[in-house]
Amino acid sequence: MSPTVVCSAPGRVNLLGEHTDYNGGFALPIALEQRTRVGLTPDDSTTIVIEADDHGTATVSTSPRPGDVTGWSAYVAGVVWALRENGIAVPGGHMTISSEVPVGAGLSSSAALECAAIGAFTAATETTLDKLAWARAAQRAENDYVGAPTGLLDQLASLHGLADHALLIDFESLDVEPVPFELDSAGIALVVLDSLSSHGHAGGEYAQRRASCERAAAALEVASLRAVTDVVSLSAITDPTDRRRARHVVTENQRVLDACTALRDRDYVRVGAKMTESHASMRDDFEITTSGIDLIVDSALRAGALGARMTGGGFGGCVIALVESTRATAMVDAVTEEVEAAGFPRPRAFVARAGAGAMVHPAP
Ligand code: GAF
Repeated sequence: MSPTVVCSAPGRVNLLGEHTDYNGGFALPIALEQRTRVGLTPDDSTTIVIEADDHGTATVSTSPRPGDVTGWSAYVAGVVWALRENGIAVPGGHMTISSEVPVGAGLSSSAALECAAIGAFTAATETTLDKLAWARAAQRAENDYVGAPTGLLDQLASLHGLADHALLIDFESLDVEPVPFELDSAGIALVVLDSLSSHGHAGGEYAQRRASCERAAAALEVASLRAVTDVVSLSAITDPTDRRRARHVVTENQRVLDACTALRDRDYVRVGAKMTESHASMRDDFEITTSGIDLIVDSALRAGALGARMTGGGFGGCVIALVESTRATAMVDAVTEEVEAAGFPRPRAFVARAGAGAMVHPAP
């Protein structure tokens, strides 16, 4: 029997730059320390039998077609399909999946699975993909197989992750630049507050936001909203909703760049301010937050956070709050009390640190 190959890939939180990726803009994610691990023992069959710790078992073909598979195993089938489209035929075999990345929380559990599965398949077939081709294959699985019209943010964050660094991603050049992000020594914590209201991108809202941005770019006669840097020129967009969507993207790009400068200056008060401004923009202009998420943000700020915002695609998921480490526990307690009193689920909280990107592990 062929040896087992193992690849792991992390989830992410996005510090700033939401819905900017498919607009050719900027984002600033960190890869999380929490990872998804995929083991693959290849054989000569034409099926992959998958055992996933959190989901049970499933079997997918080594030559799946879009529409064949739905549910969680569609991410594996999508990867198999995308690799075949790239000229990489994967073997059958036995696959194990275990994950520390919460599912449906907006922390990119799907990108972590896609990236880890691709790493395992390429290791098993002794093929190599550079990180951009790897990310694109994962995105293709998600866009064209699973049917979620997402950008490249999650996959690039999962592949380029670096301990103690955030990643400034330019979605025009696709350059990824590490930015120092070591908060412990500065007495600062990045707290993730999972609202436990799950989100999904295959639903219509994400696609509607994307279409709105495309209409706005067309109205301005630019290839993407990245080309726009001043909000005054947005007045040429006649549809008021599309204009507000575009205003979010244009101002969010600038907030990412401002936050990078502030991070390099170790100015966490300013980083926090940019996060809170980003949340207001997602709430008022992009309209992707929920009342439960807004309450967590407001409550965290009332409890002394330097800044707080929803992270990820929206309509649920997680809030991130930047807070002095000594105040973190009291902040979580205050948020929990306020959120529960309002009838929302008790958020699940943890401190996030920037971790390493996807890697193939030595044979067990
Ligand atoms: C989701 C998508 F998958 C990303 O591509 C990105 O658009 C994000 O939402 C919003 O910034 O995570």
